[in-house]
Amino acid sequence: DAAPGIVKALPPELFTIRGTNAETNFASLRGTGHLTPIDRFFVRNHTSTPRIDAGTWRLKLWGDGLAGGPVEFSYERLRALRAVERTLFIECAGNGRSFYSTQQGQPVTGTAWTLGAIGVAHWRGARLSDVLRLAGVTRGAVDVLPRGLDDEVVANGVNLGRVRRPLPVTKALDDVLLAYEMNGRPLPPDHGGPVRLVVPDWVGISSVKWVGDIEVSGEALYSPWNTDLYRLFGPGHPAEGSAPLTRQTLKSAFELELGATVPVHRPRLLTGRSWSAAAPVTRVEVSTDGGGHWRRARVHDSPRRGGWVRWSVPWTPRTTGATALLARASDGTGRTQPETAVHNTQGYLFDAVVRHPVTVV
Ligand code: MTE
Ligand code: MO
Repeated sequence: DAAPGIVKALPPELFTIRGTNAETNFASLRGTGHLTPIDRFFVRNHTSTPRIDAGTWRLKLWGDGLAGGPVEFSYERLRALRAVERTLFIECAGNGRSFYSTQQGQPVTGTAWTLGAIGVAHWRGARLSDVLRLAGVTRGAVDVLPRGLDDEVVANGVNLGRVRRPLPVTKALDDVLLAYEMNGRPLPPDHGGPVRLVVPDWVGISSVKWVGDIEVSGEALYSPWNTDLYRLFGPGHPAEGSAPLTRQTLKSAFELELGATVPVHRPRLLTGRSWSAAAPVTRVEVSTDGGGHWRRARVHDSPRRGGWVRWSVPWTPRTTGATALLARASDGTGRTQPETAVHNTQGYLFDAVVRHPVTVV
């Protein structure tokens, strides 16, 4: 059953939220590899998935940050450029948002994701820096503004135009991909096919899908996605909001349904994943008694930039009743997931330890 606005099927065992946005069910990742299979990779659409023919698709670069006039790239021309491959996560800035209200009692707006608005894929594409240089990017360029070919977004009766979010030219020239393959397959429609941006470590909105044009400007650029959205608002933040969000944060998730029922006295292996954009995860600790005692989990992946680590810890429940499982990760910067996340009205960058409810019977 594909939801309106999403092309791929969204079987209930693979997805928790299944509307025009679809959230990966973490329990469905148990036993799978390091990469998120495409059939269960989360989908976040501001409107709906367009079907775009690679044969007629063009990428147009234009603006006063280029030495000459507009430059166009066909799909063939893009694929003929030097290709790069990288394993990287894309994560929505609002991933974990629902815990601001359910765990911290704080109101937030936006899609009520639990922890499944993240996926790790192996991407292949051209370097945005190569494309910008071929297009004649000047030393005076400040911002680039990639724009999607999906429908214009109407929010509260206001037309915001097409999805577009400015990116500083320094990041654009650093490590951004124009991806045309995902996990060894042509980029599927729901994930931005034929071509999307993949912006390593940064909030998912940066990785514009179905990219059709990129403005290159000698001045700072603005769109609702870096002015009204994807900044931190609320008490404790500047009145005009924080600076536009860049890097994602540190999180952990169990590969188990929220509210799962587990049998008492039966040994089981708890598994999960942890990830961080600042530096690879170095340590994961798990508590099976609501935070009273912590044990070090066994980490199964070598920590790598842009990926996540899979981990496991054995557990034999000894008493019946409701309890909470907690997982807390530390990354190479020395940071550990806190007990409480700093509230913001749009519920971005939740990084606190999640109290994962289970019932032992
Ligand atoms: N790009 C376009 N053109 N339209 C969109 O709605 N959603 C963004 C980003 N790129 C979006 C987009 C958001 S908010 C996220 S989190 C990621 O795409 C989600 O990527 P995915 O659907 O491949 O998981
Ligand atoms: Mo997002």
